[in-house]
Amino acid sequence: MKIVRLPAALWLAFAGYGALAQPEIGVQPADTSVSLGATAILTVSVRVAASPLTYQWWFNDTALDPVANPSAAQGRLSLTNVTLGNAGAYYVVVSDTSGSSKSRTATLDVDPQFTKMNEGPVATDRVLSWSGHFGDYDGDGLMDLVVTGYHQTTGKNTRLYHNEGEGRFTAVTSGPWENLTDRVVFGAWADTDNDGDLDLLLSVNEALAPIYMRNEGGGEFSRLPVDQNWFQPPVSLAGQSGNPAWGTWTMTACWMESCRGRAPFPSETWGTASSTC
Ligand SMILES: [Ca+2]
Ligand SMILES: [Ca+2]
Repeated sequence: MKIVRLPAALWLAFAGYGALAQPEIGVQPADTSVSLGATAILTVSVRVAASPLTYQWWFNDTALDPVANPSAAQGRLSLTNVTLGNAGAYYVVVSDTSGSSKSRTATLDVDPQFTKMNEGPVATDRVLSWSGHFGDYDGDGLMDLVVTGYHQTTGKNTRLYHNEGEGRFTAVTSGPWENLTDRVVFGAWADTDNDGDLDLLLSVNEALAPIYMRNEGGGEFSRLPVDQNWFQPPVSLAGQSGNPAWGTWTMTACWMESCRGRAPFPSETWGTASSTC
């Protein structure tokens, strides 16, 4: 067998071609599951490439049109307001001056059980939210929603939303819900005064006392302070409060907070309260 010795320069040329034969994909597109109406994101990253680099995403072996969706020619494919027709197999072909590489095929699953709300104040208010809590505060059989949060400059703070049915909500802006700028982080619904409607406790970040929203009926709330009268013996309310929860303790309604244990309601407000809670 005759061995052909290639010139060193030719070996180097082959070696260089091998290193840049095609773009090398670093992170492959991942399988993804979203609800109807949501936005699905598929991404790919390239570790080694000879610029310029181009992308072409494919769906069920058909090239996606970058004119209709510019992200089809980018490393991050974005599919908005997805339908069941978007479910399927996706891959991307990455090309540079040395060649092309095809990514792994990722599966996009579209879950029809839920539809993401893209309209109405719950979707568009963009509260800088910490938590959300459902509760039917007006007893109409539809779960209403409070979204807690705060933002120091934008005013995108805690909002209460009334459920109008058929997936529609309206923001409650009357009474204490108007311009609620407190740094609310969590909340808990409960009928704390046993009058048949849900009241609400809101915990507040930083050295501020929690807020008690008493349900007055007819969709109206009164904001009352949670002060030392709630505790026997009185304790300081300074410090951050965490995730509150309501409960019943030996015939006495109590509220519990992760930072401070439990405490009875003030007897002058809550007839069944006692100091044994
Ligand atoms: Ca309701
Ligand atoms: Ca009540």
